[in-house]
Amino acid sequence: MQSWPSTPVPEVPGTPRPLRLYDTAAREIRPTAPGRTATMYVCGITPYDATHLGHAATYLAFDLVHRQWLDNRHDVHYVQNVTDVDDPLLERAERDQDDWVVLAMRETALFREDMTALRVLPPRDYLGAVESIPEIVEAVAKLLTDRIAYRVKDDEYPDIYFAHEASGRFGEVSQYTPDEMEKLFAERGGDPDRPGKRHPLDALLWRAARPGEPSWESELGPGRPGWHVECSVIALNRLGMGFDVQGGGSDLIFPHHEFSAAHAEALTGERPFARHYTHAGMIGLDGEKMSKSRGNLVFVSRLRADKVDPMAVRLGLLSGHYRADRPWTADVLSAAVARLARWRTAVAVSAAPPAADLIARLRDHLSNDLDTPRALAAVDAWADAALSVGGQDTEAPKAVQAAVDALLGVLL
Ligand code: 5CA
Ligand code: ZN
Repeated sequence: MQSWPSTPVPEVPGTPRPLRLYDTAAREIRPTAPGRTATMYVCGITPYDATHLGHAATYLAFDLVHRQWLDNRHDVHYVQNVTDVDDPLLERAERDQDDWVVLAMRETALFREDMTALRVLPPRDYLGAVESIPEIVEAVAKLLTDRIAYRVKDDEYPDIYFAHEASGRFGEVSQYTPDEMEKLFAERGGDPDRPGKRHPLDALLWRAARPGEPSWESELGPGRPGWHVECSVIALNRLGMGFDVQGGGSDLIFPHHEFSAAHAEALTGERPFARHYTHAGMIGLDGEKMSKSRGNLVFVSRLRADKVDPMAVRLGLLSGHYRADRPWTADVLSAAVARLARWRTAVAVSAAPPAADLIARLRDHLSNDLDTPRALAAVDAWADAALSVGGQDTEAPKAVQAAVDALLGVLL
C-alpha cells in the first residue's frame, strides 16, 4: 500500500538522550536499545470508519518514539498494517450496502490525509492484510505442518486454529491471569464457543470461505486470514524477530499482541517477538472509551473541516501522558489552541532567552517514557519568559521552533 508523505525533521543541536519506554511485558520503564536501525511495528487501522481522536493519540505517541530515535541519529524502519479485510469492516459494508473494498479504500485514504495533516511521520512499509495473504498462507501452512495449528472437525467450514500454549510462554506479553484472558478474549473478537476447538482460548488463523464473504484460493483451501496472524507475519517478514517496539493502544494488549507474539515465536522457535511492547491509553468522550462500536467519536477529519488547526489537535492530544486513559473535552482543545497561539507569538520575537536549556529539558522529558506534559510545560516556561522578561539571544526563537518541530512534531 501507499504510505503518506513525510515532512523534513530538523536536526537539533546539543546531546540527545537514549529513549526509555514502558514495556507492558516487563511492567517497567526500560531503555530501548536499538542498533543503527531502530525497528518498530505499530498496529494500523481497520478502515471501516474515519480516524477518531483515539486512533490519532495512539499514532502520535509512536510518532514521538520515531522522533526520539531520529534525534539519536538512528535510521528508523517503521512498519504499519491496514486490516483491510475483517469482520467489522464486512459488517459495516453490509449494513450500509457498501462495497467493502471501496469502503476500505475510502477510509484508508482519509486516514492518510489525517496523518499527513497531524504531521505523523509515515511508516516505511505500509501493508494491507489483503496484499499480505500469500505470506500469511505460507506461515499458517508451516504452523499446520509443525502441528502447532489444527483444523476444526467441521466438513463445511474447516477453519484453522492456533494451539495457544504452543510457544510455552503464553501470557508473557499481557501478564494477565487466565480469568482475565478468558474475559477479554470473548470481548475483543475471540470465539471461545466455536465448536471443535481444542481450547476456548485458541485463536483463528484461517477462516474457511463462507457464502457471501470474500475469500482467496490457497493451499489452505479458500478462505481469509485471522487477525493476529496478519500483524505477526507482516512484522516478522519486514523486521525479523527481536525488533525494538511493538505498539498500539492498550485495547490490543490482549488478545492481539499476546497472539501476534505467540504466533511468531511458535513459527521461528525464537524469542522475543518484540523487545518492548508499548501501549497507549484510551481516549474517552463523555466518560466512555471513544470507539467505533459505541459511536461516541470525534473525527480528525471533522475537526479539520471545522478549520481547527491540526497542530492544536496534536498539542491537545499530547497534553496528557500517552499511557493515561484520558478524556477529550472542549477544554482540552481550547487550552491547546491558546498554547499554540502563545508559542507562535513567542517564536516570532526577535530576541529571547537562550534555547539550549529548554532543548535539554525537552530531551530529558521526552526520553523519559515520552513525558509530554512536562515537555509542554517546559516550552510554556520558555515562551512565558520570552514574552514577559525577554532576552538577548537572537538565534533562540528559530532554535526553539526547530526543536519543537523535530521533537514534538508541532509546526509553529
Ligand atoms: N486494525 C487493528 C489493529 S491490527 C485495530 O485495532 N484497528 S482500530 O482501527 O480499531 O484501531 C487502530 C489503533 O487505534 C489501535 O492501535 C487501537 O489500539 C487504537 N485505538 C482505538 N481506539 C482508541 C482510543 N479510544 N484511544 C486510543 N487509542 C485507540
Ligand atoms: Zn495489529
